Amino acid sequence: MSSPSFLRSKLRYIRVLKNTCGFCLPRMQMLPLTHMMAETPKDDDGDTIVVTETKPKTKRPPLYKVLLLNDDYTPMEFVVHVLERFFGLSHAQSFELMLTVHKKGLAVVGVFSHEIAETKVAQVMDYARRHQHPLQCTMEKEE
Ligand code: TYC
Repeated sequence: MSSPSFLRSKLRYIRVLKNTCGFCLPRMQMLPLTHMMAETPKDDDGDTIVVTETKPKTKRPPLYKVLLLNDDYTPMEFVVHVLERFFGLSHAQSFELMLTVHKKGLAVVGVFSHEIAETKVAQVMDYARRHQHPLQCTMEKEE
């Protein structure tokens, strides 16, 4: 003979309580049934298996330095303009950075993701070529 539905659900509730650990008990209402069933996970043969929680490993994507190289022919004003136009630097910042490249031979003009760095290099190289200046721009993975 089957019991009325309200009784059936009460029976099920008690059975679940018996299998529940002390930690889960105060949280009963919040926890899905699957959590309580997962306390002693078993394989197909009924053997208990160990479930290890692994911390999700997220790695930051590598960054790339964009370098501008000195040469003897590209006009200083053109380099200043390139730095303003493609690297969002002020005129004063661009002038200072251009002078650093001029004196030291090269300088990092920005640090970006691979895709952005690649785009900046292509933009500078294309712009210099179209204006017939030998200005060189490269990228390098940051350590
Ligand atoms: N050396 C160049 C000159 O004297 C100026 C220059 C600066 C060129 C920076 C390239 O990346 C560069 N006209």
